[in-house]
Amino acid sequence: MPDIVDKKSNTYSADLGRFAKQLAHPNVGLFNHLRGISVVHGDLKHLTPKARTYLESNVELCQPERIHICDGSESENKHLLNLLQQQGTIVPLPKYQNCWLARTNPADIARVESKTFICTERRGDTIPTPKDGIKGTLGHWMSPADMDKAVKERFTGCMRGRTMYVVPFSMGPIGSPLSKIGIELTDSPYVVSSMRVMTRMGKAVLDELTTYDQFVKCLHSVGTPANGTIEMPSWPCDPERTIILHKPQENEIVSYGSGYGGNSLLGKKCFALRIGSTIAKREGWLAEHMLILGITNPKGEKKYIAAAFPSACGKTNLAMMNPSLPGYKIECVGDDIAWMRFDENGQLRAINPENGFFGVAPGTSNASNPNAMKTIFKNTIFTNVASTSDGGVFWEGMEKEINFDNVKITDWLGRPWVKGETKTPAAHPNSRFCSPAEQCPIIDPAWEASEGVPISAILFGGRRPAGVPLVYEAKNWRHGVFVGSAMRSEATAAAEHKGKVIMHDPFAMRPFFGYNFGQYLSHWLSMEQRSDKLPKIFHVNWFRKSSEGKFLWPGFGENSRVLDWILRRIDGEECAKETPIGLIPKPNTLNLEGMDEDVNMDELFDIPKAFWEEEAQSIDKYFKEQVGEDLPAAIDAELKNLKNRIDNM
Ligand code: OXD
Ligand code: MN
Repeated sequence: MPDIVDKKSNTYSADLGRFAKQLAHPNVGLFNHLRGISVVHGDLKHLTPKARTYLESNVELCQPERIHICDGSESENKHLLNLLQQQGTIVPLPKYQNCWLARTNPADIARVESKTFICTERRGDTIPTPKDGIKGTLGHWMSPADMDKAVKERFTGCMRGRTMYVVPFSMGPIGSPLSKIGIELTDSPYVVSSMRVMTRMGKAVLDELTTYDQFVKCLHSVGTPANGTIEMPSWPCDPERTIILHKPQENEIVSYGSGYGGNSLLGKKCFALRIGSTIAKREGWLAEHMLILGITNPKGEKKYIAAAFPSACGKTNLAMMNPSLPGYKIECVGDDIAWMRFDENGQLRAINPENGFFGVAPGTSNASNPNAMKTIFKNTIFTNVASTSDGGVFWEGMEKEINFDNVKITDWLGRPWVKGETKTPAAHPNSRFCSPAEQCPIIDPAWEASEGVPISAILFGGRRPAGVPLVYEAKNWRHGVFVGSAMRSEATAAAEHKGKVIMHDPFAMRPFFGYNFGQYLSHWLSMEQRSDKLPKIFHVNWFRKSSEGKFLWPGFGENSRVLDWILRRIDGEECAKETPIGLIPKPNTLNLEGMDEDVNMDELFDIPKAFWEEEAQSIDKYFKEQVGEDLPAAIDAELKNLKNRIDNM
C-alpha cells in the first residue's frame, strides 16, 4: 500500500513499485534525481533556476524519501485522492459526485493565531508596541535568528520516509497583472488536493514562472512530533510544536505541525493576506479579507462591492445571496479575499486571488445559502463535518435537508450522534467545505477577468448584538478608514477564542496583518492621494438584537434592501441623514416593500448616546493600549471628532 504509517519507526513506508507505476511519467528517467532523491512525478527540467534552488535547499533540510512535482492534472488528483483514502485520511461520500470527508486529529481544527509569527529585523515593523503591562493582540513578532532556530529544530529530517510535493500555484488568474505566484513544498497530499481547488495549480504555473522567476516561497510540513509518536496516522500533525512563520522581506512562509485550513493551505491567509499585505504596501495596493460581489439593479445597472467581515460572519452568504428585492441580481466574484488596486483612471479594481471556497459548513443550508448548497456537493473535500449512513454529510443548520428517520449520523469525531439526544455538536463549528468556485451557479462572468472588477463601495461589518445600526455610511474616505480601524465583532469558532466576547477586529484583518497595524492604517489613508474616485465606505450590522434577544433584521436575502440603499447612495441619491456616527437612511428610504416580517426600524437604527460613549471609550482604550505611537494622527483626529459629535447628541 502506498504511503502508510509504519508505527514502529513512525515514518511513512511505501510500495514504491506500485506508486511509481501509478505515476509513470514519460519524462521521469534515471537522471530525474535531486541530491540523490528520486523525482517520482514531474520533471526537474520544468523548474526555473530559483524554483530548483528553493527545492534543493529544502530537500536537504527536510530529507524526504521522494519528490513529486505537481502538474495539477485530473489523473494526478485521482492518484492523490486514492492515496488519501488508503491512508484513511478521507472517506468517499457516495451520495454525491466526487466528494470526500476528512476527519482531522481533534487537536488540529482551526487557525492557531498564538503560534503565528511575522519575522522582521525590527519588532516595530511587524507590530505596534502595546502599552506597558498590556499583551499585544495585533500579531506576533519573531526575530530572524529565532525563526531560523525554530525552523531547524522542527524541519530537520521532518519528511523522512515521506513524499515532498512541489505545488506551483497562482493567486489570481494565471497571467493577470494583479496575480502572484507561489510554490508550496508540502508533505501532505490533503494539502495538495485542497490547493488544487483553492488556487490555480500545476504545470501552467511553472510555465508562467519562466517569464519572470519570482514566487512566494511556502514550506509546509504536517510535522513529526519530537517524541516520535504520531497519535492518529490518518492525520499526522504536531500540535505541540505547531508554528506558522512569515518573512516578508524574503517573501517566505514556513508552516509546521498543522494540516488544517489556513495553517496549511498557504495560498490563503499566509500568502494572500499576510505576505500579500506586505507586498501590497510595497507596491501601493490593498490585500484584504473581503468578499467581492456584483449587483445588478432592476434597470440593469451593475456595480461591484467589496466587504470585510471577520471570519464566520456570513461573507460567503452575502457573496452568494439570492436577493429578496425583486429585479435585483447578485453574482459572486469571491467570498474571502480581495486584492485591489487603482488603475490608470483612478478606478479601484479587484480580483479574487482564490479559485475555490473554503467555507464554514455549519449554518449553510438551502434557507441561508441555496447557491452554496448548489456549489458544494460535487468535487468537494469536506473536513470535520458529520456523516450520514447514506453516504452524505450533515452539520448544524442542515436539519431540514435530511430525513432523520432514514439515516444515522456519525459526528465529526466518528461517534454515533442522535438529534435531540447528543449534547455535543455533530459537526465541528469550524468544519469546512472546499469547493471549486466555478461550480457556483451565480459565479460572476468577470470573476476571472485579468484586469479585475471595478469596486464602487467597501463595506465593513461584524456581529454587533447591541447599539450598532443596520447600516451607516462614512462621511468620507478618512472617516471610512477610521470606521474600519474601529471594527468590533463577537468571537466565532474560526480561531481559538472562546465565548461570545466582543473583540476588536480592525478591517477583519486582526489575525492577518503582515505588518504593523499603524502603518497599515497610514497605507489606507494614503489611497486618498492615488485617486479622486475613491469608493464610498459603509458599515453594516445584520446581527443587532432586540431587548428580548431576538434578531431585529432577518438578514440573508433581505440584506439586498441594504445593498439597494447603498447603490442609491453611490448614485448620489439624497436618501441619507447625518448622525453622530455617520449617515443612515432617511425615514422610508430603505425599501421594505413586500417584506414578510415587520421590522422595528426605530430600534434597528437607534443610536443610543450611552452606548456610543462607551464604544468611543473602548476604541480609545484599544488604540492607546494596542497601537500607541503608531496610530496615525488622522485616525486619532477622527476618534476625537466622533467623541465630540456624541457629546453634542
Ligand atoms: C477563513 C477564516 O478560513 O477567515 O476564511 O478563518
Ligand atoms: Mn476568512
